[in-house]
Amino acid sequence: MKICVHGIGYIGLATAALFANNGHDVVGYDPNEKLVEDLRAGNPRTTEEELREYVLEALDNGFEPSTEVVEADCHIICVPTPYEDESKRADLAYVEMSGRTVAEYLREGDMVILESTVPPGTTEEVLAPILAASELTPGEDFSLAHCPETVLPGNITHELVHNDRIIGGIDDDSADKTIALYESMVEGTIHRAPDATTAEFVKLSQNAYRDVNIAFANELARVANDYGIRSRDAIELANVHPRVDVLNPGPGVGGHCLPIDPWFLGQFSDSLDLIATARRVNDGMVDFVIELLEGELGSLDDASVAVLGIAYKGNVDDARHSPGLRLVERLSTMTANEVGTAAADGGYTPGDVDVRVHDPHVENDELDLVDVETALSGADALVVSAGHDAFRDIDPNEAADLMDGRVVVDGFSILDGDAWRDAGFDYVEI
Ligand code: SAJ
Repeated sequence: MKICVHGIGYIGLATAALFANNGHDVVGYDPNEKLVEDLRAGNPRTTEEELREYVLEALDNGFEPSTEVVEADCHIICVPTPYEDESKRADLAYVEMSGRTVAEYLREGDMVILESTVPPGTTEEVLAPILAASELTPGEDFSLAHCPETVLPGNITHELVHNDRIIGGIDDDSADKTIALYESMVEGTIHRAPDATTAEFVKLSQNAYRDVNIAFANELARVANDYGIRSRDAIELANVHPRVDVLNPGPGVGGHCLPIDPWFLGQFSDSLDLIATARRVNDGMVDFVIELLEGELGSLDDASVAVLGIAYKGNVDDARHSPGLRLVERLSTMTANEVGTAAADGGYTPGDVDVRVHDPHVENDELDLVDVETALSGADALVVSAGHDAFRDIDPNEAADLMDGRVVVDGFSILDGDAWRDAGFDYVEI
C-alpha cells in the first residue's frame, strides 16, 4: 500500500518505519528541509539506538523522507499538537494544516488516519469538515479514523510493535479498514473503540490516569514528610495489599504527554476537578523541593544550588516540561512570599540563588550547562532532579571535597543515602 506519513518527528518517523518495514511503500512528508536531508543521508534524529537502526532498515526498504506530499492510498497524520500554557488548550493548527494538505491529494477510496494526540472530538468535528473540502464525503468516499500512539520514549521500537492499540473510526467501515491495516503489522491486540471521539478520550484518559496516580504518590510524600517518616517505605508496605499499587513520588511530572494531555480532556468540557487538582499537585512538587532545601539550609538567600538533571525522566535526553527545568526557573526567579518559610520571613529577589545546572544527557542552548565537578564546586546543596543512572556514580567523598555545604535533596531516591550520610551530608529524599 502507498502510504504518506505527515510529520516525521519522533512518532511519525517511528510509524513511517513500522509501515516501511512491513512491506508498504512509504513517503514521510515533513516541511523541515534539514530534517528530511539528514534522514535521507541516513542520520535520524534520535538517541535511541534501536529506533535509529529501525529507521535505517526502513530507508533500506524504500522509506522516502520528502518535503513534498504525494497521493497515497493512506494518509497518516502525526503532527504535533502544541500545548498553550495560558489557556491550557491544544493548538490544533498543525492538524488543521495537515487536513487541508491531505484534502488536496485525497482520492476516492483513500484512508486517512489521525495519530496525533488531540482533544476528544477533533477527528469528527475539526478534521472531517476540513477533509470534506476535497468534495469527497468522509466515511462514504474515504475512511477516517483515530489511532493514537502510545509508545514510551526510550522504548519506542519495542512498544510500537508490541503495544495494544485503540482504533475508533467515524463509521464502521473506517474502523474496519484501519484495524485491518494495523493488525497486519502490530503484535499487540487492536481494540475497537465505538467511535473516533472515544479513541481520543481513551488516549488522554490513560495519561491522566497516570498523572493522577503520580499525584497521589506525591501527596503521600508531602504528608509523610509532615510525620517525619520515609514515604517510600510506607508506599512499599502499602503495596503489599493485592489491590494497592501506589506509584513513585518525585520532584514532579514532566514530558510532552503527562503534564499536558490531562488538560486536553478539558478542552471542550468544564468537568475537570480531580484531574486538574492532580496537575497542580504534581506541578507543586518543585516548591516542595525548595521547601526541603530551605528546611536544610535555613534560607536560600545567597545559596549555591547544584541542580543535577533537567531531563524529564531518567536516562533520556528530552527536557520538555521537566521538573528539573521548572526547578531551575523557580530558583532563578522566585520572589518574596512565594514559597517556603524563609521566603515568608524576608523574601527573595531573582538572582539570590546561584543555580548551577548539570545533565549528562541533555543539550540545551538556553542554559549554561556545566560538568558535574563545576556544578558541585562551592555549592551549598545538590538536588537530584532527574533519575539518571550516571548520578549513582558520583562519589560522596569527592562531592564533599568540592562542595561548601553538605545538603542533598534526592528527588528520586537514587543515591545511596547511607554513603552520603557517612560522608557528612544531610541527605533528604522525596
Ligand atoms: N513519574 C513519576 N513517578 C512514577 C512514574 C513516572 O514521578 O511513578 C514521572 C516521570 O519521572 C516523568 C513523568 O512521570 O517525569 C512521565 O514519565 P512516564 O514514564 O510515566 O511517561 P512518559 O511521559 O514517558 O510516557 C507516557 C506513557 N503513558 C502512560 O504510561 C499511560 C506512554 O505510554 C505514552 O505513550 C506517552 O506518555 C505518550 O506519548 O502519551
